[in-house]
Amino acid sequence: MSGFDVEAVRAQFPALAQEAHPGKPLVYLDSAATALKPRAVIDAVTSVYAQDCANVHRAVHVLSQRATARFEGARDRVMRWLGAAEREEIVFTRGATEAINLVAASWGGANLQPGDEILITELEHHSNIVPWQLVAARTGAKVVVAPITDEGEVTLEAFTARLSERTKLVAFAHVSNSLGTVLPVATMIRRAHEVGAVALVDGAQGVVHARVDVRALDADFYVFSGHKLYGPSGIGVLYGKRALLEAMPPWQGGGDMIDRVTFEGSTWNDLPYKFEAGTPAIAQAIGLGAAIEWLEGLDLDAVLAHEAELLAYGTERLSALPGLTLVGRARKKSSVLAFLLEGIHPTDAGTILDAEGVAIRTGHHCTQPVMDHFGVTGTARASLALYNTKADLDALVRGLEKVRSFFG
Ligand code: C6P
Repeated sequence: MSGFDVEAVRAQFPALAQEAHPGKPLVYLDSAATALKPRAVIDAVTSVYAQDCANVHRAVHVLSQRATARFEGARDRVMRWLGAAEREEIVFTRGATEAINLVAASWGGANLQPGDEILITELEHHSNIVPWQLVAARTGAKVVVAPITDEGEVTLEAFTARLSERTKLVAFAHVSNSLGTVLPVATMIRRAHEVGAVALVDGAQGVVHARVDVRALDADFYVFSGHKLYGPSGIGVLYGKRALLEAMPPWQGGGDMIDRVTFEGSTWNDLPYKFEAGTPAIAQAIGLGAAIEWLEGLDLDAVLAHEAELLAYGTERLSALPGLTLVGRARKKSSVLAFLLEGIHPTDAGTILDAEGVAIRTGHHCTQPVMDHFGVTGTARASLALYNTKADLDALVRGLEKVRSFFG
């Protein structure tokens, strides 16, 4: 594949060089859960603790200045990666989950009233369901759900039919983690804006497998987690349009988010710090910056073409296996191959695959409503990243043949 040397990329991921079990080289097909980390990210995190170990925004000494410069540099990289207009629009959080909870509690708490509606979809991750249920219970608003088709798609008709002047906020995934469906987010945001609703995109999977431009999308909020984007865990991002973030009350209180504190009351720091109470995840943010810098060094079009070719290959190979049903057959899909094996529990399949060195995820994938839709308690899910190869998918197929022969 031109522009993308997968072997050169693989050589930069130390975790790929290991055997999962004696004689069984690791075949990692669980990147939707968390991606492996390139050496550049590992080195960046190590160097924070080895050289620039200090708190940020708090001291004049050289270590703190270096840590602060690297931390804020990471924010600038995130801003550019998302196509945001201003660094003040990038809030560091613990992950996508915390970012959604922040918006639900702060924006939702301030703006939702009894009778208002929050529109989500049936394929959302629990992180994009439960925070809305919590704020709905607090405010008297109602959570409305746009259903999926049996292919795992959210049609514009189903979504638009549930929009009304009561809809105050819509929240949906860019890419489904359990089905791989790519949602028509730009059109969904436009339709939401037509009824005056604010739109939040859960980009936990989307930011990894698509070029994201929050301004072109006109997203009001876009959230993601660093650990799926080849960065560390414990760091994530809330992008929010400046005017919205300015108008929102703080969520958590503590150090750094204040301007002036007295016992009579306190005032708040400027954006983005108003939403970053306490010592942030410094090394993790710097590691996320390093992950983005590393990705910027690749030909993204070639990366996406490689991933698309792998998905097509995997779909073809798995579809040919007797007794295997793919769950999630959307026309626009990305990097997820979820499936059921006739008469075999997904956990049993996952356990046998693991013995062969093949790492996949089994279960409900934090999307129980999706499982309910398909009438199952869980699926097996192989998920792809840029370091995967057709050989990995061949190993999955060989492993599945073993699973089948084990169960006779
Ligand atoms: N999905 C998976 O195996 P956190 O846990 O905050 O980093 O991300 C939550 C989240 C939100 N939305 C989507 C679409 C996601 O895929 C995830 C995380 C992982 O599919 C772990 S459950």
